[in-house]
Amino acid sequence: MSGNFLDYKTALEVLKTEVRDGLSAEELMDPQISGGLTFNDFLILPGFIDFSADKVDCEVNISRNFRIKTPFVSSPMDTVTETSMAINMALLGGVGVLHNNCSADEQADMVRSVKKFENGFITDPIVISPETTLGEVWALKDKYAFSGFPVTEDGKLNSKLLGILTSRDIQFIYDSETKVSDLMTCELVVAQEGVTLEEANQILRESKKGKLPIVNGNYECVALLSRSDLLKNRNFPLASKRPHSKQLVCAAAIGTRPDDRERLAKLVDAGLDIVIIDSSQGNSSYQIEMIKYIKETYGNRIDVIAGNVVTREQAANLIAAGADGLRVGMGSGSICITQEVMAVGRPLGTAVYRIAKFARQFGVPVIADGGIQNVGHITKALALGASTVMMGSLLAGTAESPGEYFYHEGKRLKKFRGMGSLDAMEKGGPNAKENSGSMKRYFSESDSIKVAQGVAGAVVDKGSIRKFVPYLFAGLQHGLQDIGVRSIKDLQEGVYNSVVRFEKRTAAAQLEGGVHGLHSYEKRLFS
Ligand code: CPR
Repeated sequence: MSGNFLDYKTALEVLKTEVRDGLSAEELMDPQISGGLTFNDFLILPGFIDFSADKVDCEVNISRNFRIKTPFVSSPMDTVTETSMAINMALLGGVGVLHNNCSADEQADMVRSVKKFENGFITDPIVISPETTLGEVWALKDKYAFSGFPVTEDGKLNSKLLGILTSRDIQFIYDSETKVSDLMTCELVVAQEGVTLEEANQILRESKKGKLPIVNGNYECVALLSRSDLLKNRNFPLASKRPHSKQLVCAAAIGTRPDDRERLAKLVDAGLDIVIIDSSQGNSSYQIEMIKYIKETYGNRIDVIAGNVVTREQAANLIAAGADGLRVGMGSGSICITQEVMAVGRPLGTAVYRIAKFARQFGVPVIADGGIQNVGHITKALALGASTVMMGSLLAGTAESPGEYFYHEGKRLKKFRGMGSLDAMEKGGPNAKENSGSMKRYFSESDSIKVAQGVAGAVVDKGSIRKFVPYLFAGLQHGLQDIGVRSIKDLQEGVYNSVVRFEKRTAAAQLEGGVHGLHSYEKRLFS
């Protein structure tokens, strides 16, 4: 090229004289120009990279007193978070919020299982009785692919251990009516409750057995250790644990009715750490009273996350009442028809930005809830000030979500439904009203017609969250690396200082940003 150009060495000096590329977050969110924004409406501009992605620190506060190493939270929905999801989310560095669409005792049992969980021990093994037939054992083996089952007096956990039935015991037996009592091995190597994982592994190694039942003082089976797990036992360096007890952090949802106080007492007794007051419109006298009650009754024993809210005015009421965290989002969830039916709500991006900016002055973290569809949305929600993201549909259909897989038109699916769908409301049949947390979240007792706020559907099998959540984590780290920030803290400081820049996307730009122009393609997200 020829012509009168500036000396290339002055590029950085010249840049300083020009208007900065992109928009600050405040400019992006200017309500006069933008209206309400959500994640697909904008992009974050890339920055400068001088570090590797795996060094990016994603530690955040989920609530005032709980710090976790990944910003991932699973929704309190009955097709998303029960014991298995809560345990695995905590192992992977996040938190699972146990749903309350069940009785208080059932929910407290789930809390207890999460708190009692120790990596490596199977705390809910499938147990059989001496009366179980070989035919039934074959069916169990087909379903769970386990090689052996503990045998207890009444075929349940916490009952006297009588023996163990292994693959070898039944290898050459063909009569399906044969009773387990005639087949099981009764000479057992066991370990006492309280044994550490290391000690138990040592016993298992020396015994050369496949399974090690763990018994209490009454010789009742309370857990199981398996040799195959020993081999694949992984460490979970990011796990969300209490500093002293080393127990996993456990969160659960409750409502705002008087009987929710009794429910909460049971949950706290079972070891609950964080309670989420589950309401689609959290700015109510009921919720404010509930927050105050919890703070007066339990002090700093548990943190209270209040919500849902989408405006600063709503948030201010809950912060003033003592909330330790806020859940932000209304009508943006994948299964949600709230905006369509109730005419209220707010795009999640704007709601998160406005509330997070306000709440940070009081040290109150924000959860972006509803509508998180991919890793990019997570990075954007955090850039707008959220400390964590709550996911429903992204985590539904995994091995750890409740419910059985089924096939439809050749696809392996699991059920997924809104907690304000009629389907969720009807869970528990005629007793649903007493049992159902979702009934309380969405309807009042006096409502004669139940107006649904969500739908029921299905999502495809996503495999285990033990692969999916690490993918989200790695994707987030790469996103932050591209933005040029080494941590979520740096990201948010960069946004508030207008160093991290944004740009709006037109409809055409959104199309350009997606896959286009191909005849066909396969979207594999990670390997
Ligand atoms: P997705 O992650 O699936 O988009 O959204 C999950 C969130 O949707 C939940 O955490 C909850 O806040 C919200 N939600 C669940 N059921 C709902 C119904 Cl019926 N209506 C509106 N929002 C709902």
